[in-house]
Amino acid sequence: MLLENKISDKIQVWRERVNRLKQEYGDFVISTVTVDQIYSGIRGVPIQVSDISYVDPEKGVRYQGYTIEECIKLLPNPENCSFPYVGGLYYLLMTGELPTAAKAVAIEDEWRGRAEVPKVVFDVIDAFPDDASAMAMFSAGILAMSSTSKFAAQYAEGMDKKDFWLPMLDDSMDLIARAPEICAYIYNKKYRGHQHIDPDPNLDYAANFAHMIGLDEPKVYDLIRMSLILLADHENANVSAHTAHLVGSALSDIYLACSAGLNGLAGPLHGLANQECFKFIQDMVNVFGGVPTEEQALDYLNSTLDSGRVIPGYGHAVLRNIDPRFSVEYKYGKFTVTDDPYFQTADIVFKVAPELLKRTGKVKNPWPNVDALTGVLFHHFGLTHANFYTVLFGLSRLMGFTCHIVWARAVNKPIERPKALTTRILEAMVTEDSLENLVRK
Ligand code: CMX
Repeated sequence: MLLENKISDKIQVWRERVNRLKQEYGDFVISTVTVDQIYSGIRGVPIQVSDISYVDPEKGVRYQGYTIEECIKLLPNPENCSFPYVGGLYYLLMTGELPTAAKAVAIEDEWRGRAEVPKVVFDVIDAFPDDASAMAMFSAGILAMSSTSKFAAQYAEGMDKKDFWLPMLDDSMDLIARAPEICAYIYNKKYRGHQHIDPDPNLDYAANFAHMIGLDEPKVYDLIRMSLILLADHENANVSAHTAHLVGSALSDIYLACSAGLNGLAGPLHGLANQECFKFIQDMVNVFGGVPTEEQALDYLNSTLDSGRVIPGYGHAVLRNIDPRFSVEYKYGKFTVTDDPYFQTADIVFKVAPELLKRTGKVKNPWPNVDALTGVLFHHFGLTHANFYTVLFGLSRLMGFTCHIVWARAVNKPIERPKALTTRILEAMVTEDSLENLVRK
């Protein structure tokens, strides 16, 4: 397998780099932790090393060092398409090297050969009522494949831990290959009256997904390519990627780990935000009976803030500038969907929201994030069911989860186990009093 050979070539160098850091600089202090950080979701505390991606507060995510703009420019595209092959991105994420078009196609060919979804997955999804959460179905569908894990089988037989990454990679390729049909099955069950569509082996990975949900148009193919590229990874410390990594660190197989990651993604403060953003824009259009003026939009945003709610699609825990993924979507929208009232409304919000958020004096990043436009674009091109948007996010993010996990096994990362303290211990620490002197509560 192409990826196996490439990773094999690189693994020794990475193991040596990691071991050297551990052996020669193991005591080097890179950060201290404050009481405030412990109580604030360990915000900003470095807890992970992974080279798959890194979020630069100003420039946004870099995949293996390449900015989003560079990825879109440098990764090979299918003929006459605006966005790259997803297989090419996976090659970059896994190996750190830009692929040729032939290599990008080879990855997608490999996925095509592994795409058959075990029947148990459909049985599990069918056990859910049609109106159940699409993310719950997605997570359960992925979980149902755990019994097919090659890693779990080989581990049970006994294997050298330095080889764990090999069946982990094998499982990852199976999972990524099968995921589009699983997502399409959920979409068709929920929104197309159970009318399922067979995959088309002549289409690339992204286009085949659009085909399987009945949106067989080149424009939608490109939209899906764009979304899969933009959302594939965002560092390994966000809720979903970190969860997947954490579960994987217990040597749970890739299906158990990725299902857990998807459950984190389903939260409204994380992946669910993309559907909330679209609903927010949709509500504005409904309230004003069309595209609001800047003054109307400002009033609406003010009343949102006054009622203690956030403006969805704005702000970020790490970014301190316009999210470059938003910029890609904005440019694409300006080029393709300018007459759409939802896009026009999102554009007006973009004109007024940053200044308003700056004036609150507390929002650290008043700029739009990727979620501000994803749903608007999906909706324009026929994906009108906002409750499905997080599934599309998850379909993309599985690439990041699996790459982090394969490399965690490749460099022999151990089980993750940070430390939890009690309030009483903290009180003793800050007052320099002994634990015994503090009243037991
Ligand atoms: N609208 C209104 N208030 C906002 C805000 C927004 N878009 N973004 C931040 N704030 C507020 C926070 O609620 C917080 O208020 P309190 O002090 O009263 O609690 C204050 O500004 C400071 O927050 P922050 O440090 O700037 O932001 P956080 O790191 O705590 O939170 C995020 C980041 C994304 C959860 C927050 O900006 C938010 O809720 N945004 C809207 C929802 C959204 O777009 N989520 C998608 C995130 C994309 C991603 O995760 O990739």
